[in-house]
Amino acid sequence: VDCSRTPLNERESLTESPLNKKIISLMKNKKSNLCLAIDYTTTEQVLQMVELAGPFVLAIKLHADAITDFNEEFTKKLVTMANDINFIIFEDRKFGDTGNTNLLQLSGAQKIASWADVVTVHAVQGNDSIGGVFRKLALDPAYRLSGVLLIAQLSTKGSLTALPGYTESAVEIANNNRDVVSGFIAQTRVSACSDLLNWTPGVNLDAKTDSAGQQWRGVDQAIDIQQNDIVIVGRGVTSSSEPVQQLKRYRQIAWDALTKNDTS
Ligand code: 5BU
Repeated sequence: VDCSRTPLNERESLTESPLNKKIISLMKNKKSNLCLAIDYTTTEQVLQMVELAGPFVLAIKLHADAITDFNEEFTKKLVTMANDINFIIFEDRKFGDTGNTNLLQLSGAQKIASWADVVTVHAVQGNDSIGGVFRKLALDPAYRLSGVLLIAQLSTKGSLTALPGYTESAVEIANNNRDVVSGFIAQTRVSACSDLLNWTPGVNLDAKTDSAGQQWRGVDQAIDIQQNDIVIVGRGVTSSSEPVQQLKRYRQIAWDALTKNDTS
């Protein structure tokens, strides 16, 4: 399969997914294919970083269950900021259970489906636990949730997603559920389909590993060589003493890498 990318303008008109149309249009308007992973543990720290980062990023990725004082006031503020500054709210919940349990968790204590635009879902649970439940909420306008990202590859050392056939099976699940699967979390582009976006974590310009299994590589490797669309950067920005400087740096390098061959 030729997994090289189609230029953004073409992809915007090709995709039938309202979520991906929104994502691509945001990317173009903000000249950003940067998603910031804010893994802070208090709502105050997270909101402060959202305010700083909002103008530079396409999306803000959270782990709601890592925030010790998580509450509804927080998600209200987050949604207001997302609507004002224009970014996608991405909850990296990594759902991976029976469809029924996924559904309970989506609308459970954290009410994820009501504030997140997109959530991560493990392919390991199989097609039937993914399609029905996520589609039910993502296509219901009563919920903010509009799509899912299927985890086709993890960035961690020794991940079992590297076992033969895993990634291909994840791509097959995505192909069967195009109306609800917006794209993938992967290391290297996994599908040539231009309407499926490839988001990639494991990006850091100044470090290679955190000695807890994470594997980082640079933006050129992630975008230019591995043909991903969107880079997810966490500690490269959030552990820096000058986060705004880092946001500008990552955004520029990632955008240049994505658009350098776009002629349309
Ligand atoms: P980091 O600080 O750049 O390592 O942050 C990366 C973020 O992406 C962090 O929130 C992880 O939970 C998330 N992540 C990842 O690193 N690797 C993966 O394969 C997946 C998610 Br899926």
